[in-house]
Amino acid sequence: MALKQILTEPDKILREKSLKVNQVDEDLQKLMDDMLETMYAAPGIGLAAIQVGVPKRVIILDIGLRDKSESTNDEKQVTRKNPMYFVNPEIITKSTNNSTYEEGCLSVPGQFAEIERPDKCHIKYLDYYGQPKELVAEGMLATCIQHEMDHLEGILFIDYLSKLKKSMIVKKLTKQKEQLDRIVI
Ligand code: GNR
Ligand code: NI
Repeated sequence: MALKQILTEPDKILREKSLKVNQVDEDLQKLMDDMLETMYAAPGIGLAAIQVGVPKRVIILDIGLRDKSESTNDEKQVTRKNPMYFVNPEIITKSTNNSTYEEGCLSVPGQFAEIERPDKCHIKYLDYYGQPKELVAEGMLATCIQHEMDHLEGILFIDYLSKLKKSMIVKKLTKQKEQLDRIVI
């Protein structure tokens, strides 16, 4: 496994629309393994392939839900609880009820905002082995799935904020990047 660099706003690649995966093969599984390692290292609870510069419709999540049967004091479980892999995810239905969560994004470092989204969603996707699956998600899981699926369309959570709030965040991140560039030079 290998760590990948996570792209941050403003980076035009994050605005690309990701392409459907034709085949879940070894190369794609390697990408998913690398994404998982990168996400755990960040640390984060979700990651879309485009965040590591790969415009494929692949997302991974680990929001820490685990099977009730699993032991709780296994040390490895602290960082790696329940990885979930979604290839070519599609929304079948979304709830008309909304809920609000404070969202963050590894591509928008250090910034958080309350975002309203449908509180449930029913999705279909291919799993790590390319098998078709369906899932009804609610709560934090539903929020994260929608956040990650937005990445596949080139959408970031800051796009839902007012123009003023969004531009302040983009300005801040642009400045941070310029300062980093100066250090690198
Ligand atoms: O790590 C993450 N935390 C998070 C918190 C609330 C709502 C969504 C997220 S996803 C984010 C990781 C990320 O940027 N995924 O694209
Ligand atoms: Ni994100």
